[in-house]
Amino acid sequence: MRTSPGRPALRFGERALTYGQLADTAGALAARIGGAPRVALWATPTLETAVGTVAALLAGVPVVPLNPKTGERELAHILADSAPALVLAAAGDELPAALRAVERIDINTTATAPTGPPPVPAGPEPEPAAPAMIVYTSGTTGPPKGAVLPRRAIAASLDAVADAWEWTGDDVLVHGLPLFHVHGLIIGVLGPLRRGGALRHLGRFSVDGVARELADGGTMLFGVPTMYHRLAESLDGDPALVKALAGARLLVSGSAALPLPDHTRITTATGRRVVERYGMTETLMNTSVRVDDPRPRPGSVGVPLPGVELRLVDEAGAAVAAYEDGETIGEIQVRGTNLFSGYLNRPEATAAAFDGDWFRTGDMAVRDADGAVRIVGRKATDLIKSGGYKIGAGEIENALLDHPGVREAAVTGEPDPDLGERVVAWIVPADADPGARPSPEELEAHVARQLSPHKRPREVRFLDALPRNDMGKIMKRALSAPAAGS
Ligand code: MCA
Ligand code: AMP
Repeated sequence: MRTSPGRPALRFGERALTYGQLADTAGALAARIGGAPRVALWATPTLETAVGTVAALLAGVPVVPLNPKTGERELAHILADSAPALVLAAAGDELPAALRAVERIDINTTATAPTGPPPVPAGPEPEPAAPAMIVYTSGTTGPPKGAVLPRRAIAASLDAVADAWEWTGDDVLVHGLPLFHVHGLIIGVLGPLRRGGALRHLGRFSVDGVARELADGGTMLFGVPTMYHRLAESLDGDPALVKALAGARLLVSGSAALPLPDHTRITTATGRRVVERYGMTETLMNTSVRVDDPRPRPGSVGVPLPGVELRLVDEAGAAVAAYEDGETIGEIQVRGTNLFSGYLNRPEATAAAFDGDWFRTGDMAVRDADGAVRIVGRKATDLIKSGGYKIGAGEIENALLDHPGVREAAVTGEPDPDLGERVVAWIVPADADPGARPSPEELEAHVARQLSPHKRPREVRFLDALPRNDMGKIMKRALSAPAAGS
């Protein structure tokens, strides 16, 4: 935070803090949590989450943001894995039973009167390599893994996107992203604060909220493709929205690919291009279309950000030497100070994620002659991107198999115009009698309760048996059309 105390920093609806107030209130909290080995943060989309995050950074205490909608099974896993000494939550928020055993500190956002210089936490300035945050992310199988993000990675990534986007303290960022992931919390909250600019958070995404805040001084918008899709769908009958988007300095999309029709609709109606950037929990931001790029680049995620090295690697494991044809597909591998330092408690998974010092992203891409990257797919079919969330098929299958009405389960992703992909569950019921099988709603609610609502299947299809090969492995590629009996 390098700005004068009176400048606006954060606004969530009616509640706002200036930089001076944020320094006071987060500083006071930092003094209370300083020395804790690790804290959890009940990461509702509120001012409290922003204050709690800043406090943990000031105190040099690693923070684990928790999705407040996380279900029982997933929350139990995250708490057992990360073992937080404290949980920070807004006063009045009711925490689930699993968190009641953890000492709680309420986050106070009502700034106290300035009491001199902001309180400095005891102890030396944390090292750049020290962990700042642990963010849980899905893999293809098993429960989510905690990506340990060092302070230097956050600083490097925020400065790199600032360079690509000409992001300054004069910018006012608008978004309605959730605050338990990299996109909303790191790029979307710490980003503006690092520049000395402001954030207006919508609480939850809505088309009206975006139009209102952009018309009222917002200069930049962040969103996942589902949000841009919903904006694009609304443009026709909403001249105020068209005007608001047209007036924004920068519209940035990320977390999944923005389909070409949505790019086109937004640019045609507003004259503004949506800039795509490509990131990952483990790597923070890797590439972006630059604002000074004179060419329109729909479908491209742009060039590597400053400080990020990027290569494509072919199936034989060799780096693609000549990509200028724009057709040679390889897996994206990256290295740089933007990278995480490993998965918490998972040295084998960490080792498997690297090829030497290059991180294997699992994303498949081609590059244009000037190095710009186009993502064409993913190595693992068992990872689903829905609404911008990464969801592992395996964790949903495990949750479904826990339901007494389920004998066998397979989960796939199918194209969806709104969500990008939707989660589809293929179920062999425990009881062949159709009257005795669980309803789709019951299975959806079961997954939402155990894991998280965004991981729930949006469709359930019943089968007599899952297609398997001679080895007994489920052939997911055969699971693509609505099946008889569904
Ligand atoms: C519905 N709901 C349920 C159930 N059904 N709750 C419990 N049980 C059920 N059976 C609730 C949901 O919780 C939600 O509540 C509401 O009903 C609507 O559900 P849903 O349809 O899932 O929500 P949506 O409105 O369609 O959400 C679309 C969205 C959302 C707003 C675009 O998907 C979203 O916020 N996506 C952002 C993902 C993101 O930030 N990804 C970043 C990670 P309620 O509305 O109250 O919640 S990727 C990343 O960080 C990397 C680094 C990167 O590159 O960015
Ligand atoms: P997560 O692990 O939730 O952080 O999701 C990271 C993944 O999101 C990446 O590995 C990509 O597959 C995907 N992703 C992020 N940004 C983009 C983008 N602009 N275009 C396509 N895919 C993206």
